[in-house]
Amino acid sequence: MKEIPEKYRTPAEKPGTLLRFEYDTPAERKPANVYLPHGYSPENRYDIIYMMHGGYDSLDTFFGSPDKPNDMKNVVDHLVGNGEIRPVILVAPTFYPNKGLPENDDGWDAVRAFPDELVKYLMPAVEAKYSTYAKTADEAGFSVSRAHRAFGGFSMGGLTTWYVMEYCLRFFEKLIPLSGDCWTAVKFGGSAKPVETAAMLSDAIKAQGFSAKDYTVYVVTGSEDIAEKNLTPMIECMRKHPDCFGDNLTYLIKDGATHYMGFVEHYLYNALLTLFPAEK
Ligand code: FER
Repeated sequence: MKEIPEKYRTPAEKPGTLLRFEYDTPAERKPANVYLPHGYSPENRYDIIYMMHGGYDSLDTFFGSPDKPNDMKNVVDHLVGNGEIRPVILVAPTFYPNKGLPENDDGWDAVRAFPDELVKYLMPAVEAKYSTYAKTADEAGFSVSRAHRAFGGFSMGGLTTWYVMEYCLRFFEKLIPLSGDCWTAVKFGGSAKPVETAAMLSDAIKAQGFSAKDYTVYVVTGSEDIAEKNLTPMIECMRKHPDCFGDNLTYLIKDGATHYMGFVEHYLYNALLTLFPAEK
């Protein structure tokens, strides 16, 4: 993996815009942060990447808030500005309801429910408003344009990403689970039930009509990250399903990195360079 150039953390000459977006679910009106690249024009079409935060974090964690964008937002500005990656639209939503969750709730249920909210309410709203490759902001439009859409996240957002893979691969060609394992078999299933977890993922992919050639999975964690011991056995078992996980699966472990957003910036920087290189 490449290190982020220090300069990329500082404001760019041609910055993109981070704005607060709102969409309606049957329960409530919810916020999401949306990043539009510098020079965004509705005349063009853009790849779109949804990035979900981890437990106890918020929609402001990945790229900052519109009032206070963070280093990662600057990094994306530089990547786009230097022509290293395609101009992309980024969406940072939240799986939390507006009033939050009770203190003893680990968020698992909210995470599991999110793909439904994503597909039924967030994507139709955001992709109707901003110009993506979806010519219509509905299931037909999202399917045809899946090559231009990614979902990723950190920790509980990584967990969200595995659910997106199981429930709505037809809309997403690229998945970026960072420091989070899959809990479809059981909580911390990557270490507790890796064989079963890998089989359930493969079955879900095949049931949706897909195989390894149809999607890319870019998984990263750190050697000192609490998720590493869950991810490594799970990925090893996933490799035993080459019809679903072959060259399309990348698994990287950053030496010395812990379960911390500072490292996640580094993972996302590399994921963007790998998955969204500028078209030559
Ligand atoms: C994991 C390790 C830790 C994981 C989630 C966590 C989804 C969550 C930690 C927290 O919220 O504090 O493998 O996978």
